[in-house]
Amino acid sequence: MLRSISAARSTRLGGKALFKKLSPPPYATLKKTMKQRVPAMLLLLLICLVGNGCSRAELAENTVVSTPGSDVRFRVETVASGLEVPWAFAWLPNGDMLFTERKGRVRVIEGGKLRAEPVYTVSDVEPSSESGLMDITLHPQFASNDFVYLAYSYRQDGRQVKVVRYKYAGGKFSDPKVIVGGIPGAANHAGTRCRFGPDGKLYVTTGDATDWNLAQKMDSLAGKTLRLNDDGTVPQDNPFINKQGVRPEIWTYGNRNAQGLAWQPGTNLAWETEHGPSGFEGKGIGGDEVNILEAGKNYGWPEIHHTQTKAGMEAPVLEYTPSCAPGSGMFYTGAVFPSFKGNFFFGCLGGRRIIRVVVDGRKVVSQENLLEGTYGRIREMEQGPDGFIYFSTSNRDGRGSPAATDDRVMRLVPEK
Ligand SMILES: [Ca+2]
Repeated sequence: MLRSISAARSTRLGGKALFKKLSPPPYATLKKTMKQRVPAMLLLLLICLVGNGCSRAELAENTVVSTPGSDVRFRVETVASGLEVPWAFAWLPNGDMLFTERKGRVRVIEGGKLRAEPVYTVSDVEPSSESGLMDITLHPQFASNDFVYLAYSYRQDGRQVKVVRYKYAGGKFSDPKVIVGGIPGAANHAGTRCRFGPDGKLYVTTGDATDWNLAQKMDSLAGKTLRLNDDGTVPQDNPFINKQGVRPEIWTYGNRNAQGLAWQPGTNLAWETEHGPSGFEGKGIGGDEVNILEAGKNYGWPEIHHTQTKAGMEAPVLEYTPSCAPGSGMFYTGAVFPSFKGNFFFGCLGGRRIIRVVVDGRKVVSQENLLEGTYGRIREMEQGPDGFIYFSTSNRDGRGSPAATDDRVMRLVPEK
């Protein structure tokens, strides 16, 4: 039932499918005479317009947009532009926003204005394809302890991923401490969200590092959700504590590559978004997932995928074929968009849109697409302290068609 809803409404081509459709270009044709070139170029232009891969209908600043269900009207404002793959946001107590760029930079938007110089540059980051400097998150008691956490890929015996805790005070990062390291990494499927749950524990989503069997291997940190204390030690109430041959950090397993994690207000359930199979794994394409994560559960990868089921494994709450490529996940809790309250949102990279999911507890009530075909690849989405919804474009990540002002941090602002 849910699958049919999602399939029917997932009208955009997935990133992988779209990429295939647009390439290779008609290279041989372009080598012919000028007279012959013109129709070929017109054809290419037509493919671009239809496929929306080369150009898109960007909205003029301050255009008023209605949701497809017409219950909410908003404007899209540009907050910062000229960025390079902004991956994650974190707001400071004074309302300024820190954000990461994949290349290794932590930037700041102060009083609504982007500071030209980075706040901090990670020295040992290894940015490539889907990995690099990824998440940033503040400690729940940041106001008193100054702790900020960065998740990034680095090179040590191959590619790996770690979460490092710093102090951020007086505008400077200091005192780095590795909270968890040695997570298997790769250019693709490197995760990583690191977010504090309502229980004060740090949850880290890891990718399968393109070695899919690791997701079911309990002595590996790949393809899992980890649960840690704020200093990196292992909570004694973790589901696999003191189990022979099982890493005690593991909270869930069988996760392919999750990049969105948010707790539902009211229920405190952990909702997660996860990328589904690519062609090279021989398990079809599409199959992107929204899951509700719970301690000790197995989310199936690579044993089951798409809408497959198997005893002892969890099938997703929502599944998207063709792929939407979810890069984030958030619940709206603010006051300025009353109709969005309690809704789950995520940005789509290949799917080039925002998906709004109306939920009631564990139940999906409905969903709809926002800003489809306007800003290209959308990655991060978070609610700001002002109640506006912020998102980032990811058109300079090597898979997009950047506009002159990309990449950007943008926000949805309510319109009466
Ligand atoms: Ca799954």
